Amino acid sequence: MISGQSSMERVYIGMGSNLAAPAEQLRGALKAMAQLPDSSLSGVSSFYVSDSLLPGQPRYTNAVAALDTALAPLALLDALQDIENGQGRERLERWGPRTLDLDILLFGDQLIDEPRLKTPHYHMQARAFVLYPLAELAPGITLADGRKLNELLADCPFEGLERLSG
Ligand code: ROI
Repeated sequence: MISGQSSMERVYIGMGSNLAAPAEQLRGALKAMAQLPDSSLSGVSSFYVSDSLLPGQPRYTNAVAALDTALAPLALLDALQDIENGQGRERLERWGPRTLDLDILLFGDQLIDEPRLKTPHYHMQARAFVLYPLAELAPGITLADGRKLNELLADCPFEGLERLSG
């Protein structure tokens, strides 16, 4: 490796959509992520459908992707926000329905605490639509903060998640 070059990190990205053909939105995002510089897409979970945590919104389709990347955390965050915006995301209201949401869940073993980015992602615990797809890609993983995925899963029933085939 050329000295000074940053090393690759395994990053897990939570994906969600509840507007405009959600599964197509996720497929479009996967294509875009596969083309990110200095990165390769190394895995994708099944797609899952579940009710919104907030009432009155369409059901969400969610998945998790594994990306190996040499991009710095905030450079990756910028790139993911460009993908969200490119797929018509409008930030009308916080927690509102969205065409595409891409969240950095885990960035290697890094504990990141920046105003724009915290990893492990603050909301991943107790969210079945994040934990079960993550477990497909990274069974038995320990998070950078020491929590074990299996323990989070034990506190988070699968109930209400519907796994789509293919
Ligand atoms: N509910 C589900 N099922 N999936 C999501 O991705 C999701 N995202 C959100 C809120 C509105 C909290 N609910 C969700 O932002």
